Amino acid sequence: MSEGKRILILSNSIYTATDGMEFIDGWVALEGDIIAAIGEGAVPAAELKVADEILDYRGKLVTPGLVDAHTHLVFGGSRERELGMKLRGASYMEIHQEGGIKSTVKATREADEKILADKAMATLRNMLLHGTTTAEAKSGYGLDLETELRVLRVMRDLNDAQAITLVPTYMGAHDVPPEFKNADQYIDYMLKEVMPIVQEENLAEFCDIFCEKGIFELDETERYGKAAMEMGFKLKVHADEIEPMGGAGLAADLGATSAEHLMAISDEDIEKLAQSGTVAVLLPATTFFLMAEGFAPARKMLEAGVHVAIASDYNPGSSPCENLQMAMSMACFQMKLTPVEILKAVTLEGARAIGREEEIGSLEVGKKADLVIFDAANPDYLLYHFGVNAVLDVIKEGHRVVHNRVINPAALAELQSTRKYQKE
Ligand code: IZC
Ligand code: ZN
Repeated sequence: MSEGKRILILSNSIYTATDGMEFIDGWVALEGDIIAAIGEGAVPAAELKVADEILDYRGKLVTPGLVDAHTHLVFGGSRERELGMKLRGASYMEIHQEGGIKSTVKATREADEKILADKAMATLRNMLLHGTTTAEAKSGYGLDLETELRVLRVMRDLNDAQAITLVPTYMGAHDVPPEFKNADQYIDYMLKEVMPIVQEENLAEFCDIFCEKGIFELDETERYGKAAMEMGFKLKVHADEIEPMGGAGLAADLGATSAEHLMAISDEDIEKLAQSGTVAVLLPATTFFLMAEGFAPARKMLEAGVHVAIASDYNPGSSPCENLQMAMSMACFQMKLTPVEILKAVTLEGARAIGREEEIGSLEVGKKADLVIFDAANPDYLLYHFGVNAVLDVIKEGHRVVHNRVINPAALAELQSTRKYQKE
């Protein structure tokens, strides 16, 4: 049960992400870490009476906390040396042959827990300042048992050490490491040697696989995905990022929670996603950074009835940017999604993509008190005034951890002690 301070939030521009009352001019009451009540118009006298604190955000846009449903949070090193190659026209797969993921695997294997944690901690700080309150986080730069476990344990510890809730994904199937003859042999190793330990230590909720020509083929993805789900993992698939392979259709057939990237998805597979309810996680900042031809057909997917989420894809190779607002800008100006469609894609649909739609992603009674306050009067202004961080305040589980654009250490400490108390 939620106990604790009752905070009343006022705004004439509240985006709730719920059907029927998508936007309200009204108020939200938080109690402890939960949304206790929400309403339109003037605040009832009874609400005013029980409020311990009133936060007046009239003139500002209030939304659910942002959910970044696709990040490769923990890794060693960086890949800026690939930039010159990219500018001379080298493709992602050409760079992959010489370095790419392999170079990050090398750097990650060489980094100890503290180096990895400190680096990810700095990233998470940036994410929080830009409005992210929950993030999915993939492993996949260790590939061997020891490093994958190190990365996943770093994620587990980070979950307690800072404000953003992390939802961990094991992505050993990011590349075939040089120690193995072929993908099949490596898949056997993951299934037999790595994933039972990941499961035993409860280190990941999802598994993900990079289904791409030259990485994991369609039949390999199918075998791995089926086996992972049989073990009890939920499934995500990196699909149709570069070559149209039918990875999205396979994800739908397997009952995956999400299919991600989808720049080269076919019309047939769009229909399959709509039928299965598999969430399309689109990553426009990646398309931008890869200087690739086409953005994922977001409008077509929405029209077909697909659930569309937008995420950052934060990673060292194809989207070294943890600011989700950057991906939101790309979704607007390159995919031509409306500001309201974008807000839904980074809140409720982001939550759905990580299986958390019952807990977070919208402002509804009983959901977590995760909110963002933007220095914008409405969604149109938010997307129109691009290129700057529009986040003023972030409320995480009822604690105002970002206030006036800076992190509030006292509120962070309070959040941590409340969480600790709830665990005991
Ligand atoms: O490190 O290149 N696409 N995985 C699949 C990536 C990009 C990350 C990387
Ligand atoms: Zn990715």
